[in-house]
Amino acid sequence: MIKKLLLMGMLLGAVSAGAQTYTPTADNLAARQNFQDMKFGLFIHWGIYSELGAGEWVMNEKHIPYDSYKRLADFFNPQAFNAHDWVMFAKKAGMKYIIVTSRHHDGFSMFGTKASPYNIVDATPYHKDPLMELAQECVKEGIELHFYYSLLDWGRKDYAYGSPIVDGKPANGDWDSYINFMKAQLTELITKYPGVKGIWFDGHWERDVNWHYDEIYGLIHKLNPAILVGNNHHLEPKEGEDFQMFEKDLPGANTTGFSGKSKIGALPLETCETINNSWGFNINDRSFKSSKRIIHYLVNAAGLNANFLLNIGPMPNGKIQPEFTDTLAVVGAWVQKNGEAIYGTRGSGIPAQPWGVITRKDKKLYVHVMTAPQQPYIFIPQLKGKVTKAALLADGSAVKFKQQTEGVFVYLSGVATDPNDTIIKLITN
Ligand code: FHN
Repeated sequence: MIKKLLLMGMLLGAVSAGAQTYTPTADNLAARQNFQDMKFGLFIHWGIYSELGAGEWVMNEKHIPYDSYKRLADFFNPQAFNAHDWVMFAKKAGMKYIIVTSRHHDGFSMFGTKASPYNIVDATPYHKDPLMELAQECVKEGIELHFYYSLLDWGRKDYAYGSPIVDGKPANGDWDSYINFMKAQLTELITKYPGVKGIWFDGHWERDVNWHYDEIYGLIHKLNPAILVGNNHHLEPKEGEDFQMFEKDLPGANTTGFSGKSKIGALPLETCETINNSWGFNINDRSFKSSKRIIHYLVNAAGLNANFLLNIGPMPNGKIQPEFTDTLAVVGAWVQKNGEAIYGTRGSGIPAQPWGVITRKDKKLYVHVMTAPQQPYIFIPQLKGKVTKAALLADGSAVKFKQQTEGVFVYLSGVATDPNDTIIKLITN
């Protein structure tokens, strides 16, 4: 009998250990707040695929055999790469963090890793580690660095891309070996590179396997509890994650079909979008978004309580193409002038209106009028608290308003409008 009870106790212990819930540390919670305050980040897709100028999926889309594709490493030599230029590009645009691809689906590591010879230091004539230079420069310039990390790998034998999945593993691969490989690389990324603040996973959606997230996320948080873990699985957040991301759609929208199952959770939010239509460098893609469109994306995301991560694909020589620099210089000038209504704000909880959105900081509300209304006023529904003052953010001039039980009318006649976004600051009690 005693033996049986002991055994049951052991089993229960095992069950509860397995079902342990993740409790973020105080440092992690502070990092989440800081993450939400930053609001605007730079996403960078850069790899040996950039050489072909056809995006990061080129190997897969053009059916290039892995052994042929691997040759790209022999002539990847980004002599014009300059970490300072990249960081200054982000800073000038008003971005506060950078997320860079450390390894994409092609499996090539853009950092010096001991876990695989297929990496930029060992397999290319460049022989240097750009991500180390970037990490050091980010620390120097006060920009946060996060690493994108692909779970999916088109080339490794242990991953066995295309293999049938049996019992949560690829039948033709060596899943334990692949999980251990990822753990080794993630350990390097977190322990070797100074100031790294987050890991951005991608590729989950490729197969229905046991990804061992308990071990992987557990390891990351053990190495550094403040690291923010996010996963672009296009689903609801999972245990152990610290923020939720959306791809090419604002939270709650699903124009691209990625977000059908990603119900908005309680974690900090981020949405990513491309500056043209490509993630990795695409020489043919000239559908550049205008600075106005980018500003509106940033403002709309902030109104929905989300960060905006804007992607560029640098050229294979390491340079950023001038079209991106020009557009982001305009965005940067706008953010510099209007940052008070973006950085450190949260969503107001008031839904987006036909004229725009509202961000909030404590008792201040920032009303972003991005589409001129038909009538000479806007109406703000569901506003809690009493408005005591309304003024144009640009010059502090008073703006007329009227508050009723249903909401607030803000009158725009005589107000100097801004072609991107006319911001009116409301003070509530
Ligand atoms: O397949 C990737 C793609 O190349 C790119 O990295 C984007 C970024 O969000 N994520 C995947 C598609 O969901």
